Amino acid sequence: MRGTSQFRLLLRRPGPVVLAGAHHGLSARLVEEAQFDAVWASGFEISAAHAVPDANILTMAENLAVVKNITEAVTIPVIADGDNGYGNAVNVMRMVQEYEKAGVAGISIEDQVFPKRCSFYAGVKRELERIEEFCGKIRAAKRAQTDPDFVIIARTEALIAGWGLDEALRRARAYAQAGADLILVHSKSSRPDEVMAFARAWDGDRPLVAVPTTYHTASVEELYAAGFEVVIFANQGIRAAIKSMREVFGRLRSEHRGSAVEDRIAPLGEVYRLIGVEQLRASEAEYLPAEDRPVTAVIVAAGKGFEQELMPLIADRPKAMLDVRGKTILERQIEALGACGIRRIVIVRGYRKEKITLPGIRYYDNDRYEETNVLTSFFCAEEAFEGRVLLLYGDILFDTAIVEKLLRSPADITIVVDHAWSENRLQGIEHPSRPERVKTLRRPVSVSRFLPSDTWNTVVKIGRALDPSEANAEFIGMALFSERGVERVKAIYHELQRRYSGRPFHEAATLEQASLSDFLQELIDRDMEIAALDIYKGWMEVDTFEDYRKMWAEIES
Ligand code: SPV
Ligand code: MG
Repeated sequence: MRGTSQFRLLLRRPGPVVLAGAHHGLSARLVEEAQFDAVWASGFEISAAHAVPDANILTMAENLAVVKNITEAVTIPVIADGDNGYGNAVNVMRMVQEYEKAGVAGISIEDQVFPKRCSFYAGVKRELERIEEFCGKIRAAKRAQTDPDFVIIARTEALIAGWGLDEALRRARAYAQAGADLILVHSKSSRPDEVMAFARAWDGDRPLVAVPTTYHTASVEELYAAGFEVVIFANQGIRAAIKSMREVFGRLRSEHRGSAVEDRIAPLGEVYRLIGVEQLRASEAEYLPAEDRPVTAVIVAAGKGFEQELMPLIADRPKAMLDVRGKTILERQIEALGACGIRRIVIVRGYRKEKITLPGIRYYDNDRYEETNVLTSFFCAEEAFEGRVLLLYGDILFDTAIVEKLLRSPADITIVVDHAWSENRLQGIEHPSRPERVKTLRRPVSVSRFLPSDTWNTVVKIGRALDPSEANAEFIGMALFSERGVERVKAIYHELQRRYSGRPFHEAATLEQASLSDFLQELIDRDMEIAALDIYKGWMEVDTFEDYRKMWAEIES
């Protein structure tokens, strides 16, 4: 429903209509969150937020830009403070047209001459417009509006200017006669007596509006009982912000540490929620091409692997820190990921974790690496999963073309599988590390050497114990999860933890000891589609001394 009609409904409903002031989209959103009926786009607040007096210093265009920001930020009606209409009746017409287009439900105009002065400033020149002139403005405003539900609030400053109750009443009657929809009678008295007296004497049929800024002891209920149907808490919001910011800045200045104010400020997540970061993420996920979506690479480097095979090479360091011609495997991985545009990197450490200290990396530790396996290690980094997640075993080197192709996968879960495995098997060669064997839906017609194929395959079965006559490829230790894929696997993993912790899970003795292939098989059993990126060679792993020797030889060539 349009804001104008919403506001009319509020006026018809029994009980007071209560507004709070805002000076930008965020404060307006807080007004809505606090369940006020409508927002008051306050001239006082907007001027203060620009660090200038509330005295017609800001132009209409400047105020309008803020008002637009406010109407766009909220779903409740917005009533704008139109000051004195920026000039005469002609200026008022233009103002009403512009503000109506900006989506406000109504506007207030006051009978101070241009330039106005905030009602509370003492010792400044304050003049009221002649009644006839101001009535002309009201008629012009009513004429300019296009939406019949749009409201014009006529505000008299007669009490503020010290012209007395009778003058205030005389003006209010004339303004109602000219077509104003509501009458705002302002007062700077510290007690509500003045406005209460006005309400008692009010004999018009137009609803009254009160702004209890200085007579702040009056409650909404008291004002309503006295005859004010609309109550505006006009500027408490920005005054709260000033006090709070001043306190926080003061503490930061003296304590020199952000933590000193942490309990006095909104957590970052709270800011994100208020400004719609979740919506931004959802829109990106829906509309940006998959390959542009951010990626977190999670390198799992916690286990010892085939310890005996690599001793004594890994006596003092994890496999990932083995040197291959002047750079460790991890450094080479990070370099390759960087070449593919992936800079958010997380490493899960375990065995000899103190040896992995590369800068610019987020670390998670699986201190139970002796009793657990890759699946547990992967989820140790769960809180760092952001955007898409690329899982990578810490002991492989790979051609960057594989990652580049993988990042273009449209699937929620994609794993990279090497078909050179079946060729090797026919020659009786299978790696001693018991690879995670894969059966894919199709045997790729042709996979060119070292380059990933152009199509996506589907994983039908996976497991180290998968019958070799059934399998046709091996999982290389690289997988990509889309944002949706990440959410789903996280939920499934948590459910599995409740059901299988300490208990047999697929080929593993316990869930904690599960390989990634056990988890992937579980997903397949749940009818989730696992896409396969078919490759033919183009990668290396180190599980044995012979692997390591080959890696040196390959890197040199
Ligand atoms: C405003 O909020 O700009 C007002 C109300 O005009 S008051 O500040 O109380 O005068
Ligand atoms: Mg104002």
